[in-house]
Amino acid sequence: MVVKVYGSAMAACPQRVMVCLIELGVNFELIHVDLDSLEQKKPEFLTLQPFGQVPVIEDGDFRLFESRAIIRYYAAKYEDKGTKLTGKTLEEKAVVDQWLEVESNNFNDLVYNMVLQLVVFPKMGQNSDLTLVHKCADKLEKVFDIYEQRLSKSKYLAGDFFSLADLSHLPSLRFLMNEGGFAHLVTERKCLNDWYLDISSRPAWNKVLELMIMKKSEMPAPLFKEVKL
Ligand SMILES: N[C@@H](CCC(=O)N[C@@H](CS)C(=O)NCC(=O)O)C(=O)O
Repeated sequence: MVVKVYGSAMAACPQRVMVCLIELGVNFELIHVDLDSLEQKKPEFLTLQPFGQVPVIEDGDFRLFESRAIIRYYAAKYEDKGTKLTGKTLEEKAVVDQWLEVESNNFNDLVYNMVLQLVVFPKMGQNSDLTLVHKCADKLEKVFDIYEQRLSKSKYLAGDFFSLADLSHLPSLRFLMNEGGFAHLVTERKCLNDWYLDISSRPAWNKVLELMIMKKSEMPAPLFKEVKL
């Protein structure tokens, strides 16, 4: 059974799910949802995701939305397949969860606001609030100081193993490093930068990056399917 991922290869939250599935060696097909034409707000899509956002997965009769709930589900379901993305003991698993919460609440919220101002609003013809962008960057400096401290003591966020907590950062880190003009926030901090270079060079993430730059028509079947909703 091939897992269906509804989303866009360009969007961060579906990328989080895809990199996780690739790490685990789970086959999936990406069902393209066109965010630019607001396909995610159509009544047909709202039956899959009532908040009108991507990603959603369909696995047989089972359906799930919220990217972090999805990656937690698959990492637990395929604990013995592909990369082990959760810890071995209850305590290790709890530390993975702790850093996954930090990613969502302390890190991603800030980057999300920057993406809105720098990418989404200009696309919609709206003005960007650059003061807000710089406020977020200042707050991110403080968050990254804490990451630097943590990563000076352990190779990865949850310990000496790559986990969901690291993986979940990749989409927003990509924005900061490549598009946002904020790469210095990472490169100025040695341990943070080493960690970023390590996790972003993993083959699974590079496959996601390949999908991102591929034209829709070049995407290999059955990985990619465009379904009009
Ligand atoms: N907490 C949700 C956030 C989902 C989300 O913000 N998705 C974005 C793409 S990364 C989206 O659908 N944006 C279009 C919209 O909000 O209309 C998750 O992690 O799945």
